[in-house]
Amino acid sequence: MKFKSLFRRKPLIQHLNSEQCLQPCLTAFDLILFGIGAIIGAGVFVLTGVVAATTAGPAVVLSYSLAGLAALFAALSYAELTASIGGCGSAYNYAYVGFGECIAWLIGWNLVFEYGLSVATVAIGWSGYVEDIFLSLHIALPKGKINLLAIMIVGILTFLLCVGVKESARFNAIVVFIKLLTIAFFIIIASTHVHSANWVPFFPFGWSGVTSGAALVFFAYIGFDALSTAAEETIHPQRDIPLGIIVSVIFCTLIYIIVSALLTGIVSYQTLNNSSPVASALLQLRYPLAAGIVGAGAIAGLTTVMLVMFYGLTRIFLSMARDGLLPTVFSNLHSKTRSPIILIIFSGVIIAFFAGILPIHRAAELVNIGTLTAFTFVCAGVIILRAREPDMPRPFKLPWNPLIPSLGIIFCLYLMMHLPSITWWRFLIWLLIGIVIYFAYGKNNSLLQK
Ligand code: ALA
Repeated sequence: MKFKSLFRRKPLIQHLNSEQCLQPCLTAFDLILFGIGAIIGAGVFVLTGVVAATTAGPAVVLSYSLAGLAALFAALSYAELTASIGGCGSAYNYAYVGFGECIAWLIGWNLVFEYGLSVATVAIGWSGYVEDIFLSLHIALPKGKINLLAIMIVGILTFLLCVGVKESARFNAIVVFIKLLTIAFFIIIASTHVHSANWVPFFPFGWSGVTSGAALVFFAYIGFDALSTAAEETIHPQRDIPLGIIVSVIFCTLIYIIVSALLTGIVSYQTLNNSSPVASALLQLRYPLAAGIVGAGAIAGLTTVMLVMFYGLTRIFLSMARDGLLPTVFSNLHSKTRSPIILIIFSGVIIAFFAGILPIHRAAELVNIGTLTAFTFVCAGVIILRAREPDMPRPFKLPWNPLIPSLGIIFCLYLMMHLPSITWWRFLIWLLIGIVIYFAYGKNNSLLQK
């Protein structure tokens, strides 16, 4: 009986009282912008160059295609589960309904880690870009052991999220627009300067370089999953969330393929291993003003990634607190803004701490392994729930079940296998800590227990 309680499942339909409810205010358009806001960031602006120079060469465009397929299969699975189960807990919530409490806790724990670290990672990258811009204006910002700029941006985002989600969505829309203009600007300039000689050799590191590159650039796709955490705040979630997820993933895949092909076509891939490869390639072409504009656009781009990932983190955290797996004080909403501000400030402080002290590359690999694990469970969840709950209403049904979710699982596991072993060890330690907390707190305080 005791063992069985580890796998107790949440009912499909949960009733929240009005005090607990978030306010539905987001439209399909907000969601597509949220998706693009979360997806296009440090991945395409930084990792494309690093992966081209060190791992894949011009074939980085194939790494993007491979990682894009994994993302698309997972996105379709997310779309089905979000439309039918909903809630603000994303994969955590689906696992609670499909697999049971213990696995749901581990997935939630893992998502909190992934989202929190990705905000910290992008904050560190953001501070690097800001420093570079100041340097180009001949202003050297004081450097210390603690990354004060990264802490500052986390503080600003914490404030924005406390103010409320509609305001955050407005801010996001403006910045996404700037980010897209920046990319369009790069595409227009770069497309007139391609030298096909730069694409030779196309596979300087062989096929294994392409797959290792895919495991890294997968980071560029992370973020669409954060859309599923907005289900409760969306006016027509069953129609708009699948739409938002699928449109934003396909759109970003196309952008990534175009940008990576152009970037390796305008300069030699060997020159791209730096912290702002897109801007530095334009500098090589002797377009300093364009490079400055792209640098500024990248800063804007990174800001929305952090905002949406931070938003997602607080929603999953909220869902876990509501279920009693974390202290319920975190689920209190502010009477006016209806935002969970205790939880937002608590998370902001922890993220700022890590953003202040961590080196960027350590965090990024961990984000990938955590995300790929969650995606694998989401794909498996589709197959299991189709069997366990055949009559559950599914406003969006992915085609060719179980082929598509199975392909999702295979692609995600394949990419995980190409991450370094040190990343696996760190990840396992994090999961172990999660298991200890579950048995010490969550299991006994779970609403299902009561
Ligand atoms: N996909 C996001 C980025 O590339 C996390 O920054």
